[in-house]
Amino acid sequence: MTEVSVNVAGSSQDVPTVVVNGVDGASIRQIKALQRPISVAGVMEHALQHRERVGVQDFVLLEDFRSEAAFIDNLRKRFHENIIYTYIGNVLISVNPYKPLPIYTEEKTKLYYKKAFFEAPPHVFAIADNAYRSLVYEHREQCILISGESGSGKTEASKKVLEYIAARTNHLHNVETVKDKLLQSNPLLEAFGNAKTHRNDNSSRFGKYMDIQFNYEGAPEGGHILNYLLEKSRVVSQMSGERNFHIFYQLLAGADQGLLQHLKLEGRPEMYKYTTDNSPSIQKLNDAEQFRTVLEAMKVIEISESEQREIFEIVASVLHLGNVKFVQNEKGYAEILRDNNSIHVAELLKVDLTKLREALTSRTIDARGDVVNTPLDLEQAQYARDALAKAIYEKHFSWLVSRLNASLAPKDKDPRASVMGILDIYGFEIFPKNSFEQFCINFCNEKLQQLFIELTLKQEQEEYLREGIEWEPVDYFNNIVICDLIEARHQGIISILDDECLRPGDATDLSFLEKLSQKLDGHAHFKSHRKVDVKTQKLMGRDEFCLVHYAGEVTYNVNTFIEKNNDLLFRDMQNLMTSSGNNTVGCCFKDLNLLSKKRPETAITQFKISLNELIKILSSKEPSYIRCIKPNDFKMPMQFDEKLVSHQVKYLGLMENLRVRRAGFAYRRTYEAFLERYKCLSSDTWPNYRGQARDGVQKLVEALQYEQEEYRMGNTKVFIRFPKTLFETEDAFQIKKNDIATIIQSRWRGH
Ligand code: AD9
Ligand code: MG
Repeated sequence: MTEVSVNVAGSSQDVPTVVVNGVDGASIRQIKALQRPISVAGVMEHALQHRERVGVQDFVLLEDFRSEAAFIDNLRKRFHENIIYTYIGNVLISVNPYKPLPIYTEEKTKLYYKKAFFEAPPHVFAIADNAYRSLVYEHREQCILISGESGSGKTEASKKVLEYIAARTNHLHNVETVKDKLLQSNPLLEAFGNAKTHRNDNSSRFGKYMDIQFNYEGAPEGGHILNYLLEKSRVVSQMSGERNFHIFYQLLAGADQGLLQHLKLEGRPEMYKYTTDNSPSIQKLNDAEQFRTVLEAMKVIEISESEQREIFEIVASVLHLGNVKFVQNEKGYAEILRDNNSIHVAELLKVDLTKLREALTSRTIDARGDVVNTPLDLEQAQYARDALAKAIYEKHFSWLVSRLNASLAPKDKDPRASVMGILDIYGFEIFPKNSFEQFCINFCNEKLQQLFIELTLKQEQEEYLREGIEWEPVDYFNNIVICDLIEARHQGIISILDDECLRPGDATDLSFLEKLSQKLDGHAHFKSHRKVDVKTQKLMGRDEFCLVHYAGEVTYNVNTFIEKNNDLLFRDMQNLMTSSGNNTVGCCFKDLNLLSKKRPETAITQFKISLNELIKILSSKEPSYIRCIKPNDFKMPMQFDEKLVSHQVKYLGLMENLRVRRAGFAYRRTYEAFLERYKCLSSDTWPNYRGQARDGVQKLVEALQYEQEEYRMGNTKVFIRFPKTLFETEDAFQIKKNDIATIIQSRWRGH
């Protein structure tokens, strides 16, 4: 999107127009330096009106960069002009427009090929192109980190990155199948991992990190996906108005009669306890259509027909399992109501029916060699049934990811290959009631914030050192203290929770809370339920504790922490599932080492381990950031709720981000690149400069009248402190380019 067009030289359609960037547009200083007969006043007036209307394209250009109100005002102005992207330096802020915008066309895509950030309006394509170029031409591995709250547009942004990369590499050969597979992995994973929630009709209920692997030519040759924390509780219950994972409805609406019969399914979600369907009928049409998309994706990914059948048998078995009902017998124990549901489950999962019924109604306990079979009561049996449904679905989801990975693995691994990672993961969550899941998600966000700090500051520091530029330390809040509070050995919250989970006997959520309060009392970022908050005078509930996260305070309710962290599936069920004749199910459960007496890791420890592995992967790469913002809670276009946006600006740490960005040098470019682009702005360097690029740049900045505090000359790069300086230079360049084009055109036309 052109931010504003100021037709400086004539009105021919063919003449390129001037793109006036940023706050002041072309500056008088530099237009004068061009010594062209241009109406400076006209350009300035246009630029000012433009600024009034659409704000600045980079927050570093805001005059009052410390004011959150000015920040939000800028976002709002742009949003109402359908400009959803703005930078903070090289961080992209994206506001969900909730309507299709014509900004992802082929033409727009091409606009970003080989462009530096300030050469075209802010866009997710610019982020993708920069990352791609650094990867291919400078051999630095990349990662693009996308964060934001539910419904803010993370997944859409990650898809745009992938689509851009696919388009950008179109000229390269033999990559079509790989690209197809990468693109088709999205509808497949979304069918199984996304669901309709109040916040988002297509909400990702898992975290996703995807590597795209490129060969030495820069062509995608494969991919790899890591998945995090699928919200498995959704399999067995959803909030009113929300839905289970899409695939259940898609299968019911889209499968042909033959498949439905084989799966013993009736076509209506209302028939199944796990799929309470509250959506309007239009969604049902979509479900059927989406099912065909899923089948198509499976084909592209080379999931065979027999594998597909097994996958759908698993999905159907979960639906039937949900309908298994229990009655209480005269001894007070649970018995399975004798209908067809458990028969269907046993058939579809290819397990022994009697053993299935036993596993659902009793539990074998191995007490030091004495094997005892204890019957379950009604509540325990229902719990066991739901635990089995969740385990089957979750394990199957992970299996699907590994199946995708097998298909995405490069055929011949090129030793010179490099990788670009894309992380689409849940943002910080603060709800009226926060539980174990929010605790995990917010811990993840603390770790990512820590990485952001480390990488950004480390990168800055290293570059200044390399370039021989004086390092000016920036003061910032380092959240490592919160990460330690959560994950430190012995004294951290995770460690305390695990100790409580492993403690035999009477550990409860409240005894865990008591331990927390004892051990962490006095920590600056922990607030115990025993204390009244002096600031807010708010008394926490007896089952709550509060953490002062980098993004704000969150009160957690400890109810179900122990159960969710233990995440136990009764051993009988595990045994049964490993015996399944459905290869996929067998495969899903076989990794559980049943012979091992060692307890499996708790849920939070598993998460901590995989998170730390992720951080390790990301730390080895050069990051780009996309911060997504949701403008309103109603999924509506053109509605900008300032209060809601203000919360997100806080949680995403954007003001701090901007402050740090303003403190150092905003832009840097190699002397060669800078000279090549701007050499036309001085007669000393135009048309060619024969000496060293560094000297040429020196001549150029003198001709452009840069002040001493505006720039520094490093070993290989020129550093520009204020983005405004660069924008002015860029605007002057655009005007000059326009002039040159006009001269050429008028000559050609014989004027
Ligand atoms: V969640 O954490 O997975 O619940 P996301 O991923 O942040 O969430 P998502 O990308 O799924 O949100 O976007 C939500 C919806 O907003 C999409 O389904 C689109 O309808 C809409 N959206 C998001 N980004 C864009 C966009 N750039 N253009 C148009 C958009 N619509
Ligand atoms: Mg998403």
